[in-house]
Amino acid sequence: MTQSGKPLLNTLLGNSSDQPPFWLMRQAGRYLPEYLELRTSAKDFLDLCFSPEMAIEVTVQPLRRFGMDAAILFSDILVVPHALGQNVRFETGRGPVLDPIRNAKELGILSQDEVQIRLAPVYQTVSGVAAAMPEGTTLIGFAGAPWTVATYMVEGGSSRNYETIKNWSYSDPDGFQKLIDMVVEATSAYLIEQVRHGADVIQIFDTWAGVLSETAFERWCFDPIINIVKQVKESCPGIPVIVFPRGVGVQYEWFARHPLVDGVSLATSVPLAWARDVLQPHCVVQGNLDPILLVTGGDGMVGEINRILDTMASGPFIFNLGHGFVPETPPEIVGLLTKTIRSWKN
Ligand code: 1CP
Repeated sequence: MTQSGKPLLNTLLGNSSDQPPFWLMRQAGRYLPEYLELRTSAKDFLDLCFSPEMAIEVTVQPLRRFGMDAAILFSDILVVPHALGQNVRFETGRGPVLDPIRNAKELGILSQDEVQIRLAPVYQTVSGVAAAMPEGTTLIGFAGAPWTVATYMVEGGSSRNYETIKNWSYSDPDGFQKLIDMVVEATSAYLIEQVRHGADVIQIFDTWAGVLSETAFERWCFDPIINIVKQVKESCPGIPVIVFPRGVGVQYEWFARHPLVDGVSLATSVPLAWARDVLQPHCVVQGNLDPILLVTGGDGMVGEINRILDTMASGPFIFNLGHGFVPETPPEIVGLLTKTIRSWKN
């Protein structure tokens, strides 16, 4: 079995360990005073993502404070629509805003031609982080899954009920497939370059997969993600891939059983005994502390961390949250979480 000097990577390569490795979804960002301070030097959020020097610093900040086992590249899932030529901006208090693409006729504004040129600064960040990371830490590259990225592209931002995108996908599935295929192509190229520049592991975020019907899940969540994973593994053999199909319930098993998927990341709502019995025999499981417990802290949080570790950490497991940090998280509580995980004994 392949071994590396990186505990989190080792877990994904199939090695067992006494201490579960951990990182935390959206571990860089607005709850950290050092992030907020650096953020004021950037013109806007995309400028921060495309300024390697700043992005490298922001990626490494949480590791310096808390010593997680992995850094996740500081970027965003919406750099891919931007690279395809869609107008993407982030407005304070409102989140992402895009000029929406509502039907197949409007796909003409997208093109693969400049994808790699526009994403080149992100690759510089990956190389820089790979060189700057503390020894023994794993570098996670990432992208959004096609369905989740498409929700922003079609709805023009965050959505409440996904009406426009669902309506398009039901009324003109073949036209909608063209959008998904374009995102698959750009995302595969993007992830392959991240690996070539030094990412040790890839995670694919399908944050809004849980709103899909049974048949839509297969066509718009499962198939496009597997298509990307195949392309990445063909170009970069051996690279471990974690999938986060948030909210898909029993369909987590589809990913866990797929031979190319190395890990699944659990949303907070997934029952752990089920995950241990049904998913863990097939792949590494990651998750799933409620991020709000990082606001609550105290015995409630410590008890829940220990319950997660007691249930999961005898098998292949990476401790994480069930979704990203909320900005209100006090950094001291993250310190308590770190201490609790590190002092846990099997
Ligand atoms: O104001 C700011 O500073 C911007 C806040 C912010 C940050 C810190 C956004 C805007 N994106 C990010 C970074 C980011 N986004 C990372 C890297 C940092 C890290 O993990 O430490 C990652 C992995 C993401 C991924 C991402 N972006 C997802 C998937 C993961 C998840 O949390 O579900 C999604 C859905 C987005 C879209 C996005 N980016 C930002 C906002 C406000 C949103 C919209 C979220 C929504 O619709 O609810």
